Amino acid sequence: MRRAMQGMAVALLALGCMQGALAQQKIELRAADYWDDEYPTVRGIKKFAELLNQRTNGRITMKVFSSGALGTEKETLEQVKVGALDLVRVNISPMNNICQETLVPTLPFLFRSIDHMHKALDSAIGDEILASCDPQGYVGLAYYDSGARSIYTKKPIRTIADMKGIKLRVQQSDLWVSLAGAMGANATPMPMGEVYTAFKTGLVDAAENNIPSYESSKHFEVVKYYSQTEHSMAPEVVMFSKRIWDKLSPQDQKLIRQAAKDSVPFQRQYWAERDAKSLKIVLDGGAHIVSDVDKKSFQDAMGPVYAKFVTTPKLKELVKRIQDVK
Ligand code: GTR
Repeated sequence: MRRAMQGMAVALLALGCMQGALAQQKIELRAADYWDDEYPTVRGIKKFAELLNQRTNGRITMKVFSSGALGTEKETLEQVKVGALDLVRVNISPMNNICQETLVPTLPFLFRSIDHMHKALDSAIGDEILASCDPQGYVGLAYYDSGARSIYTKKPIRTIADMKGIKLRVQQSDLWVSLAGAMGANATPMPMGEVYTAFKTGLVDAAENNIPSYESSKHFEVVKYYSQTEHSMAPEVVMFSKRIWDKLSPQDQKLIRQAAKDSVPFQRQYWAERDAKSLKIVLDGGAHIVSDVDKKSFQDAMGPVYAKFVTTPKLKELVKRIQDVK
């Protein structure tokens, strides 16, 4: 008996050493983002990398491939799924067709304010939505700020009637196609990188985004009216490859999750700074911000979008819980 116990102790010790070795393994992560190094999402990811590096004394490092170097958001998400890439920062919209729950924070006029959005997504609701992507091969680590999205085109948009027949570029998500339809526009889904040329060739008349994107993409140089419809606050998300995640030790998973979460307040700060800076750039560049928008006319038309996408008890419950967040 005593012998057997000793044997077991030796075996456990050996296992412990192996796990220790595993935990000490050097890890080089690769991350992708559509935007350039100065953009707040990339700065957020770089902060995440820095925290991880510091906390592991350089054992876990992260190389950030910015400026869409590894492809469009859809393409990089596919790489993450198969484990060819460790993680990606994307808008939540390209996740919509992958895991249903991500439809919820994309919904039009769901969040009453940025503050409401933060409160809802920082709570268990936000974690639940991210966790729903696990079975699809994605471990959601954090939400990053993306402000509110508004329509921009060659003329001011003051009421929903002004959207009639407009060719509106949307993100590649069925929800967005339906949302554009509910506005009376014709939806043209395409990746962000193609929109500038699409404006030039007349393939689209309008797009919708936040001010930093309107500025960074240089769209403000070709379409001058940015009308504050603020129809969606679809946030940015950081998604890690489940295939790779499952091979990490629980300690490393914890470290990575925590560093991602701790990069959030920094990213919010970068966002606020860039929002103000971008606004100045677009105004100096001759863009007009149209603030007298009849938002209610847009809001009132969104019933069919909710009816089409908020179909399961789970989705209905999430919407209700978010609405109830004070
Ligand atoms: C931006 C977002 C990008 C991309 C883009 C788009 O706000 O930061 O990741 O999703 O919108 O409209 O495609």
